[in-house]
Amino acid sequence: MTANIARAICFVAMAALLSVAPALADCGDETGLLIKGDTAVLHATPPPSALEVGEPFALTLEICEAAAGMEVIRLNARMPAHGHGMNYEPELSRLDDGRYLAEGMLLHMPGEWEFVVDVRSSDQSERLTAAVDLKP
Ligand SMILES: [Cu+2]
Repeated sequence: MTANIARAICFVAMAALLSVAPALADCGDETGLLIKGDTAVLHATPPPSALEVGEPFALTLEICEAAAGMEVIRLNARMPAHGHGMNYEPELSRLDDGRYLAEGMLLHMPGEWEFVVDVRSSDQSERLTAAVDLKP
């Protein structure tokens, strides 16, 4: 019990320190999609408006702000209202410039999708989501 409380206090103290971490990339480009969470802010391109039903695409993710050591470990897409995801498993890789590339994405029907991004560092993790309205 005491160890848990100590761990919780330590976590809060660390979170306070990490929240002042400087921005990693300039995400002022308004053509993309901002994916915001408590521990990270990501910028995804191409923007949802450029996506088409049934057309394969690759999504590039850039970390704009993040707690120290945060990495993107998974990206996927789902339709919350329908309870399904994509029919394909995207492949995520890290580029030399620090950005991430998710290849093999395909949204197979129009409607309300959601990008789901899992980020993780050595001591915290978070699932970020962003709504994507795919026009017919
Ligand atoms: Cu659906």
